[in-house]
Amino acid sequence: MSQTPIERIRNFSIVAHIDHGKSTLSDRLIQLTGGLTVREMREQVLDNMEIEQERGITIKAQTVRLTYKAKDGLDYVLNLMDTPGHVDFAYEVSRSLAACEGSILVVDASQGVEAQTLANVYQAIDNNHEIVPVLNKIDLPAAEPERVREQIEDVIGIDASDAVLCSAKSGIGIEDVLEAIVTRLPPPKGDPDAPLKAMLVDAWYDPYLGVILLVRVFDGHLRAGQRVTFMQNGSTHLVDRVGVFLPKNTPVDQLGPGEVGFITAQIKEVAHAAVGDTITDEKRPTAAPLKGFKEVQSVVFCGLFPVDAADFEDLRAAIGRLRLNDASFTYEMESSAALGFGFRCGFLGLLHLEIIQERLSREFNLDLIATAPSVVYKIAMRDGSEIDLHNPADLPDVMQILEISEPWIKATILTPDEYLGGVIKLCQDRRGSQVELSYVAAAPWWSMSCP
Ligand SMILES: Nc1nc2c(ncn2[C@@H]2O[C@H](COP(=O)(O)OP(=O)(O)OP(=O)(O)O)[C@@H](O)[C@H]2O)c(=O)[nH]1
Ligand SMILES: [Mg+2]
Repeated sequence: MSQTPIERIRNFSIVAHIDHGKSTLSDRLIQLTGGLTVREMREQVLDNMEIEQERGITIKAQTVRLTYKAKDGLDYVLNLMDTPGHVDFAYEVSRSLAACEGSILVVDASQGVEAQTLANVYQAIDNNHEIVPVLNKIDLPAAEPERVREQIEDVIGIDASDAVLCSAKSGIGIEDVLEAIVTRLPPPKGDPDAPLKAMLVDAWYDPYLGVILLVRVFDGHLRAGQRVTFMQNGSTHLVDRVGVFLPKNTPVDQLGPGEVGFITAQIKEVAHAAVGDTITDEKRPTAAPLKGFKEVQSVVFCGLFPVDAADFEDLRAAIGRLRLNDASFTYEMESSAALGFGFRCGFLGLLHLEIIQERLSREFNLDLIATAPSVVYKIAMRDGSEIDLHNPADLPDVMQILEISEPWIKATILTPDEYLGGVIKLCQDRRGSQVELSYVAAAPWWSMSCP
């Protein structure tokens, strides 16, 4: 496969609220550019995990390379990243955004702007992305593209006058989406002669190939046979395979500036593959590493213990491999008098907890006991020290405690007019306190914050 000139590469994420049709749009883009045959195609083909298909949600971001002959007669290489919409998997979105120059913002034309539309688009703006709004599901009788277009302008504040109208389900307007990607999103920048600088975006364990790393090259080239250094932990590895997903994994000679693909490098220690790390050439390293990703903060915690204490080592190996694939969950060893040895795990939310638990039992065949989900309390002691309390059993003697504090969130709630009363009541019932109430001009939306 010959190298595409950098000005004909486009790297973009597809972001949206849950169920607005990101994965279905990805299907159509793959189909129209001929990535898969009719026989290989199925609905939401990028959702390749069993749980994703059963639940109809995306959990992992997925990357594919498409080749598109645009109306200007030139061939373009498009690296598409389909992201999850549910807030519990927001870390997947943030990493994908860091590897791209542009975003396709999908908005369901029958639903309009929703919570994750806003959260994701703000993240894309923070990453200096060019954003192309796409109004999806225009085949539905309830679709109101004009109202939603106005809403995008009023609520998000980006120009939606040339938003692309499409239906990912019935295939209307897909070519317009592809043309918008080529003409409105910027190509990547990068220096082919500079030392290698690549970002480790994602990693997972493959039973045949070992640890697979998804990388985005910024400068220089990545080739099989090259010795590379992972700058964060200083380990060096020999690259033995370089390839791209079409969406089937396909070997290529090299990955150049602006390209997204995968490598394998005989990585034995899962801890060596930390997402966000910068990969460089061992002999000719780049001067400074890339910025990396923000650390995630777990908000819900629970203990996971094997039903049979003899399975503890299996659980340890399984958690290590799963953590490689999902850097947003944290774990540390814990022992309990009743349940024996296990792990205390931190998650981004209750759905995240449920999915990790299910993946451990399905993918690694483990029977687990999970303790009730809880949050971390901070305890200020009379002697001036402060303790993070993870487990009620560890509560110190109350006589020594000065103060116990629980975590609070500051939330902004956007709601249509008619639900305002109900939403305020729900917040008050859950001890929320209102900070501010404002009306977003022209659209019937209210915004309210509560700590
Ligand atoms: N009528 C209609 N339905 C659509 C269209 N696009 C997607 N859908 C349906 O909307 C549902 C959600 O589609 P997905 O593509 O899984 O949505 P998603 O944005 O990837 O969802 P998450 O990844 O879980 O955030 C599916 O039932 C699709 O068939 C469309 O253009 N028209
Ligand atoms: Mg999806």
